[in-house]
Amino acid sequence: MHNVVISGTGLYTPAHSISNDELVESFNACARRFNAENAAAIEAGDVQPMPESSSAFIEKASGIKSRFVTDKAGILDPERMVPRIPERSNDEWSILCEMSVKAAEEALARAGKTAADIDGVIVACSNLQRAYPAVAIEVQAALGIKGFGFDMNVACSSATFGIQNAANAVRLGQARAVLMVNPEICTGHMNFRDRDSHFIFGDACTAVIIERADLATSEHQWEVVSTKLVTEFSNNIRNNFGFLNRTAEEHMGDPDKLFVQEGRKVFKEVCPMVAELIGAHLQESGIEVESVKRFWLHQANLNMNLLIVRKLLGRDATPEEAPVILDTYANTSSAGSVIAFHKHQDDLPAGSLGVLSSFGAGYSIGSVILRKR
Ligand code: CO8
Repeated sequence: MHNVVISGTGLYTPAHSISNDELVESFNACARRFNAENAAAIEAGDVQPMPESSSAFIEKASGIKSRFVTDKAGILDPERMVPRIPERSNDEWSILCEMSVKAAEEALARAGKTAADIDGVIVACSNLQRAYPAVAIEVQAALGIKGFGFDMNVACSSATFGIQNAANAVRLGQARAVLMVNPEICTGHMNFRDRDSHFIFGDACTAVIIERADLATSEHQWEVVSTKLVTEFSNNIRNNFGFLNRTAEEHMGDPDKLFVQEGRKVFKEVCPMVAELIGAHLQESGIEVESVKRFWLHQANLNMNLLIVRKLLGRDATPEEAPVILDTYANTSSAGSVIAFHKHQDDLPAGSLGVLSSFGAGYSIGSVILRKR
């Protein structure tokens, strides 16, 4: 058995950002047009009017101020409200592969490694763009990595589940190092005409190098002390898009073929589950909660993160203890907690303990305890 470290992380951020005001302006233009076109039916009570959205609500309910997106114009066009991402030929790298490579290049550089040092690639994300071949195998080809590659999906928890898979492979000697990437184009699965959720997600990609401690040379090493995962079935966050949709074409356009959720139930049910899992994980590992210097939590909702850390610490966390990136990135699904880790790790001294945690659809929750070397 080998000791395992995270020796490098990388981040790809799309060039375009949409503010709450821009998003709300387009949503409200769509709502006004819908209400005008259906005025008679609304008046007769046959059609529900489309209520307007508000920037103040979005920031108060979620903490989100803006989000990075792959295509801004398509989302903000009130006639369209879907990103425009042109199809590529099979001879071109796919868009998920392209963003994975960009994030991976930074992670490899921070780890001081090249493709020749990596034996496996895991693409772990909520939204895979095709059934096969695995995007991970395409990323291998694009970077020139030998060995194995596979895709996996545990929704927002994909990264922590991916880290556990990668760490186990390295621990067992199946790989010297594994590249784990989280390409998320969440905006492709969003219903921008749904007031309850049109503001929640953004796009990004993160990458993590997980490698044998005795081979690591990087200045950014975090020992993987322990990992703990849990899942419990829930329909409160769901997306029914899939290859069987065409076999029941009468339901093809239903809204649940995009992201749908019972946001309030998710909030109430998931927060205690996360606090319980992290608390139990630390206790089993013989670590006092107070000795954890940083919590890199999944970035879905600021109020959820404040509540989870309050449950753990018995007091409010400082911004240094639980850094926030969702204000500018929104929820980037599996990439969120890794973005927080990537941006907020270099200031901590050697020996510092941290917890990387994800939570989301499934429900699925992951906790990774890390110690800076
Ligand atoms: N503007 C103005 N008012 C609004 C808006 C809006 N945009 N939306 C709702 N309102 C109104 C409601 O109608 C309601 O009005 P009333 O009181 O009159 O009924 C009022 O505001 C309050 O609404 P809510 O109770 O819904 O508001 P909340 O305070 O609960 O906030 C949140 C809503 C922000 C959604 C919150 O519940 C939340 O964040 N919940 C947790 C969500 C979460 O973490 N989900 C995880 C999803 S991610 C995941 O697991 C991965 C999925 C895979 C990725 C998919 C990519 C697309």
